[in-house]
Amino acid sequence: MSKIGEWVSGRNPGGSAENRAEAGIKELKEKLWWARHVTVLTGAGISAESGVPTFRGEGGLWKQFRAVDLATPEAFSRNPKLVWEFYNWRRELLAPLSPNPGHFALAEIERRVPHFTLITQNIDGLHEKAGSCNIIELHGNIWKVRCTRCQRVLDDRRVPLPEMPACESCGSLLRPHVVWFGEMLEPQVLNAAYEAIGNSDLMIVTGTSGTVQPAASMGVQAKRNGASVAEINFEPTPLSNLYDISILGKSGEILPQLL
Ligand code: BV8
Ligand code: ZN
Repeated sequence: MSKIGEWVSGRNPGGSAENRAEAGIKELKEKLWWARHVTVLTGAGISAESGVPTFRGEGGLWKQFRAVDLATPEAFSRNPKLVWEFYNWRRELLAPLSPNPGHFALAEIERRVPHFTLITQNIDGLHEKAGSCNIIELHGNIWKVRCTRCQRVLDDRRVPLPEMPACESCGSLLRPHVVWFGEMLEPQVLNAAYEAIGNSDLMIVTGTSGTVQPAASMGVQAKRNGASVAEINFEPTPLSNLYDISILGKSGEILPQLL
């Protein structure tokens, strides 16, 4: 049987999709009960049920705006006004949105396990809004701006921001405090993520297509360090076969069942 075929059959031929998900949830609940340090990696999928467009899904940011072309330092130096229009559009879209049951379930799990680290690729700030505390924002935060000259980072929730926003202290152009494609992640952020992964006995990867590096390799890293890894995703990903548990479904429906 092909790898995918094996995966689709969920390694228990004949099981229905619901049974497979149920079995996965049961197994993950068991592991969660005994886990000492849980690390969770989230992507755009966990915010989809809050109304945030994902990158690859229908009407996704990738297609509508070719996000990968706009979310780059080159695009910003070539046409900062256009890139700011892109981010202002996203800020206006995000401002009224709220966390969904998936975000809240992760905040509750954090309160119940001995050690918990939430690593997110998302820049929407919804995990913090849902009450999560120990959050590592790999790719920054759309509600923060950074001066292109004096590097000051400020929280700025104005929607929309003035056109070509300027730094109050040095007058230079501000940029979104996010990591663009082709930019390095902040070393201390990356180190904190790898340290959490190194200390974890259970990792949950949810709502991510596993395409963007270095986030996409973190589940594999956890496996290599001897942790159990569970994936909760709407569709299979190239890494699903590597993980101990793969649960197909919506994070907003599955995560609350772990409580
Ligand atoms: C780096 C912030 C070193 C900005 C983001 C060639 C040239 C240059 C670079 C590269 C290259 N090849 C590879 C690279 C490296 C590059 C990369 O990985 N590119 C990709 C496109 C191949 N990475 C980088 O550049 C990183 N830096 O590597 O530095 C370096 C330096 C120079 C050159 C090489 C290396 C920096 C990457 C960070 C980019 N910034 N965000 C902004 O958002 O505006 S990335 C952005 O896209 C997100 O943050 C996220 O990380 C990614 C989108 O992925 P997902 O979150 O997974 O979302 P997606 O839509 O793809 O999937 C959603 C999933 O959820 C789906 O599977 C879906 O089924 C599922 N889902 C949907 N609904 C639900 C659900 N699941 C559960 N429940 C639901 N309800
Ligand atoms: Zn400045």
